Amino acid sequence: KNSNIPQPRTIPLLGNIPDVNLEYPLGSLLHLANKYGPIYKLSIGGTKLVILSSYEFVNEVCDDSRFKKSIQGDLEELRAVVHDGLFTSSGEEEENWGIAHRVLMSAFGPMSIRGMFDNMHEVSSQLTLKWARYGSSTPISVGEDFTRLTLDTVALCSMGFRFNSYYRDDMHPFIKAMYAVLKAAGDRNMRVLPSILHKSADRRFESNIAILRSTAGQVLAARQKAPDATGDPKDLLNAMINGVDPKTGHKMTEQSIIDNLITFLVAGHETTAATLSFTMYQLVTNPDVYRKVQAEIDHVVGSGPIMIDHVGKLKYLSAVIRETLRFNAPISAFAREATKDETIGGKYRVKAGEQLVCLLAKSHLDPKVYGDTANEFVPERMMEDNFNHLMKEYPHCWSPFGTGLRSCIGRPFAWQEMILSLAMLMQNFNFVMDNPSYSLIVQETLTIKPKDFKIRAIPRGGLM
Ligand code: MNH
Repeated sequence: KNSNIPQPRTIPLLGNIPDVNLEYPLGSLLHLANKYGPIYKLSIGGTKLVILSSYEFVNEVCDDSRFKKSIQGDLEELRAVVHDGLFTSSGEEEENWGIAHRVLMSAFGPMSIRGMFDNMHEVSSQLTLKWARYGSSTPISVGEDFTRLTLDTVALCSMGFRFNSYYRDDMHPFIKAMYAVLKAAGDRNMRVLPSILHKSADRRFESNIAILRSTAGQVLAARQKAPDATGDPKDLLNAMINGVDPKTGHKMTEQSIIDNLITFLVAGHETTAATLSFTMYQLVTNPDVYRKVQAEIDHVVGSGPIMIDHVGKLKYLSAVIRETLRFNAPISAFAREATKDETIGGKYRVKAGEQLVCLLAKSHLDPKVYGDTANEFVPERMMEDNFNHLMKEYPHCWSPFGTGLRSCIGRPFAWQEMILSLAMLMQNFNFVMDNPSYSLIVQETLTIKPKDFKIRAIPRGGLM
């Protein structure tokens, strides 16, 4: 009654590494899913991975009573940078995860996020002004300018820090170090040779980590020294400095605050920038959807300034972002593991701790859930009522923010930021593709993004 999980042929030492394109692992995982089916196994650098890509398998391993988040692989490498910070923690067995989770839940809650509206609005205005100055004949690199938006927003809202990315062409040294560290963590995970042969890469890794931690440490120290210098903002940093965990009575340690400050910058910017970029891509390639979004914004916001109460009323725009996240989840896979030896799908044995990869890029297109139109961009299915209905009938069928206890704590933050910035942009500009024959190329780092995607912004006149 037990079945073997299919696996492509392995090569001594390398296992299945030759089956994976290191520039675009997602492409390989999708290709193998089409060849080997909704469950298959890979051996990469001594670890075994089970790749799940149907709705049913993904739903099963989302069950928090039998499975939990796995941090093997890239996340484990990132623990050299941010230790047991929220994203990279192994979970409840690490006390710092629980303390930080409980201290931060209300700081990431709806009331607190509302309080960040003005700061988010300010950064969105910087972007709008930049594109207005460009005028309609300048091609705009969507990914780059959305990255400036999300990075500046998360730094300003979480710790009152200004990268001022719109006022420089190069990257802030902190950001350079951050990208280098992310890249290095991925590379380290794919190593087949002993670490003695990677000495200089490892030294660079260490020095970039030092840049990240000392910068975050300085922001923390400055706030501790002069808590009121910035008018006692209700930001995440203050919540972490002052918050007391109701369960243990502990406060967060300085080390844990620094871990999480860096975590917010990393987790909070690329994901959000990627979602905005894919949404813009869907908008300019689906004219009917575009017109409906613009009509909704004109109706709800009109020509005056966009305000906090508009955000919840832009229901169609929300549906468009949900559908974009179904199609192009920027975290295209997340990993789970069984807490004890398990059987999945009624017949496939998996060992406790073995990594189970939920491949959203495939499971989000499962016709069992989404029917004949699974491969079409249909925001209507994501309107609030339809969406709630779908999630009730097929739990976890849409999981771009992960699942359960370890799902994204920044979701309301990202949502408000994305609605606000897209509404402001659509209110002020008509967007067209710079090169109408562009076809989507996906670039993969820890997240996926549209590569070389450019638009032009034609001012609608008189607004903003
Ligand atoms: Mn976010 C966890 C996706 C925006 C901070 N986030 C996750 C996970 C996914 C995810 C998926 C779970 C990963 C896993 O299971 O291994 N996050 C997103 C997406 C967006 C996003 C698609 C934007 C769109 N995330 C943000 C923002 C912040 C943030 C913005 C912070 C300001 N995310 C986190 C943190 C975690 C997380 C922190 C880890 C939570 C935990 O495990 O306790």
